Amino acid sequence: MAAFKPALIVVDFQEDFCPPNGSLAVQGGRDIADSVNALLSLPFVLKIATKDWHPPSHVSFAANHDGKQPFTDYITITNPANSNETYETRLWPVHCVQGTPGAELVPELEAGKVDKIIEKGQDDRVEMYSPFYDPFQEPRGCDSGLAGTLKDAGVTDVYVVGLAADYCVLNCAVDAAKEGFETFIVDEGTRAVDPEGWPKVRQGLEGKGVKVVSMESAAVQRLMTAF
Ligand code: VGL
Ligand code: ZN
Repeated sequence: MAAFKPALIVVDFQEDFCPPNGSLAVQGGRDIADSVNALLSLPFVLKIATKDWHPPSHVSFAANHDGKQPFTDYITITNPANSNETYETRLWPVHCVQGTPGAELVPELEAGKVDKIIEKGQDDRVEMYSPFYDPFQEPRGCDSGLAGTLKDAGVTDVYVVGLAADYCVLNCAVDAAKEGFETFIVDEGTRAVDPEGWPKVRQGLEGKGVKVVSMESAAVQRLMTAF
């Protein structure tokens, strides 16, 4: 039988992404806790949590751009190492500033079961939704080392949960699939910034090698039996 070595990645389950006080609260964000903790009790070979971890000067904060509004306005981001590589990115309220209460993992998360925490988004010039690397290609910018960590542990399958489904969870899962891992997003363990848009985004993921599954799916039930 082919090896099955699953890893769990809990993306950005932080106060600023959760009601009631988060500056970028995702509807129902805190409600994922039971599913996330249920997964954390399963025999993954590696359990990783990520934190969005921005300096106050971060480029994604609307407040750092004159006259720009969070959620509705976009700006152009440039690869710090190549002025020809640019893309449009959405602006956000100030969130997950390093060392602030909003950047804390939520207390509901059973963080004692997590093996390793990865902090991302620390370069104030670059938006980094994926905990693997920033989106630039020529040349590639920041690599967190996550792909290497998973490969060194012999991981075959990656299960992704956390916040937000349509931003960091999505980008994490797409990069995991690109790195060659069998990749799943567990639906009950995530919530979207734009819930109306999620069904369509979710469909698009299938074409990128990411399966969105439920806690009852064979892909999750498989984790409850010895392997
Ligand atoms: C995220 C927006 C800005 C996320 C992070 O964790 O999905 N979204 N920064
Ligand atoms: Zn962020």
